[in-house]
Amino acid sequence: MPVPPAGEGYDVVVVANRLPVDRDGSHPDGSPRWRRSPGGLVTALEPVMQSQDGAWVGWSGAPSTAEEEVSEPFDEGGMRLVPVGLSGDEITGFYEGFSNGTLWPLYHDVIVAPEYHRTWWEDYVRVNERFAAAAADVAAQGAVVWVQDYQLQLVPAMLRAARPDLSIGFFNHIPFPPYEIFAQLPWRRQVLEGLLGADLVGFQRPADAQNFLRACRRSLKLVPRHQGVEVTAADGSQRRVRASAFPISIDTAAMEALARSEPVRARAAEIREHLGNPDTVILGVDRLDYTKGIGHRIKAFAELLDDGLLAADDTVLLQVATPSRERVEQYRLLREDIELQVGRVNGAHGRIGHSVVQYLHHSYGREEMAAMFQAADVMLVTSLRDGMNLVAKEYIASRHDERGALVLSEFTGAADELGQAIHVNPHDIDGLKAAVVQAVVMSPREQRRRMRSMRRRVGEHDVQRWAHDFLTTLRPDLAGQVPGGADEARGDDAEDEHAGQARGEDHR
Ligand code: GDG
Repeated sequence: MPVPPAGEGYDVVVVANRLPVDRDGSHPDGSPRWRRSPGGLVTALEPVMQSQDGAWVGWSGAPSTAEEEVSEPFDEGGMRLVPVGLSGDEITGFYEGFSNGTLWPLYHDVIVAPEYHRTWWEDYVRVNERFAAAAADVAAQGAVVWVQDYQLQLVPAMLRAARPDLSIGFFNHIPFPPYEIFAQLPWRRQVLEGLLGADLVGFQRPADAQNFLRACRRSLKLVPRHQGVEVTAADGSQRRVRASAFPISIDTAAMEALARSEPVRARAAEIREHLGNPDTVILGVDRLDYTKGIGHRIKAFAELLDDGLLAADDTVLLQVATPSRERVEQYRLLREDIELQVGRVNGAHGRIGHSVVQYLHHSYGREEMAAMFQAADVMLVTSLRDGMNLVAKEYIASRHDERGALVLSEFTGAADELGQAIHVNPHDIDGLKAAVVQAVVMSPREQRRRMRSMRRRVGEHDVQRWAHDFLTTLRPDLAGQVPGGADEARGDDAEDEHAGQARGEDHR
């Protein structure tokens, strides 16, 4: 792959499964129309890319057919967007298959059984090659390329082979499993070798980084030392790959500003009114995914109503379950289970004009989400396994009134940081019930005490700081060019904290 001439190409390139936009039909002249799309990764990286002159390589979300060419690169929101095409068969094999039917369950504690299909793996390799080639094409000489997430684990090594001049980072948004589970993967060596093409491999929690380094030792006989390993290239040259935790966060200031805005406050009051002004509004917001523990949550809620510990007339569980991966069988089955459960609880405890569970299988705008956060007395995050969980942080950021209580699964990355949440093991239904009751009866004074501490954490550790920490660890010469350093108006504790992170300590 030829290196572009000096002055050409982009200095910061993000490579992610999805572009931060969706195809939304065409303009009258036939050119494609794009709409911004919500989602964890987009929410996290948009502010960073907007402040950089960057390029973003990703899939548009729609199948490309032989007749319809893949769209040309275009500029949007201050960055260059470079679409990568996937055929219908590749969506089935690479995306729904290997990414979401093999890796997703394998990396989330095998909550459902992963499927291993050689044809899916072949699609995964082919599509990773396409992403790597697209990134190699747009990256300037010596550029920083930041590859995102489990769908693209082979890209770092492919990119390094094509463009050894690049600085390559990889960030895994989901957990990295213990070796005993990872070892099931028939292609475990290839995946590790793919990741080791990066200079820096980032994870949500120190435990994920340790799992990765342990897998390198067990599977590739590499010896981890000081949060990294030395790898030897075919030509005998040595290179160091670092692995450490960079817990992702949210655009805290933007979330708080939205929550403070008059229309959002008014809407929050309106939501409570529409719910019948109950004493207690309990909220859940998740993609409809089996990792999120939605069923565990509804079971605990239903039992609390059965036991008379929550009053059906005065309590509402508002559950937003955003549609997700609807063509994957496990997700169809999950939806049926959850909807059956909701129907049962409402059948047993509802009355005319009042449902105890308000279940919403829709996607909402950011304003509406902020209003729901403010309308909720209790936020329930009961994931069985979750890399971070941004919803928990969004709830905290939107509670400028210092009210509300957060029930948070100990199996989220967020639990490492939010020590003042009520921590739960969602498998322990009695424990979960006790936590919900504790949250419902919590005094305003206690809510304020806990909120203040959690709000400080989320205020100081926002997504800008996450990106800054990752990029400047990858390339120290970028300090000063990437916004979000802790020295910029947020106090000067970043150096110490990050040193702690690199040593594998957690941040409670
Ligand atoms: C993965 C990891 C990790 C959801 N519904 C709507 C909507 N959302 C937004 C939320 C939040 C984001 O999507 C979801 O992020 P989470 O972190 O909660 O979960 P995943 O989607 O599973 O994300 C996770 C994350 O990557 C980032 O690294 O934290 O562990 O699994 O921001 O608010 N946003 C809008 N309408 C919706 O209906 N506008």
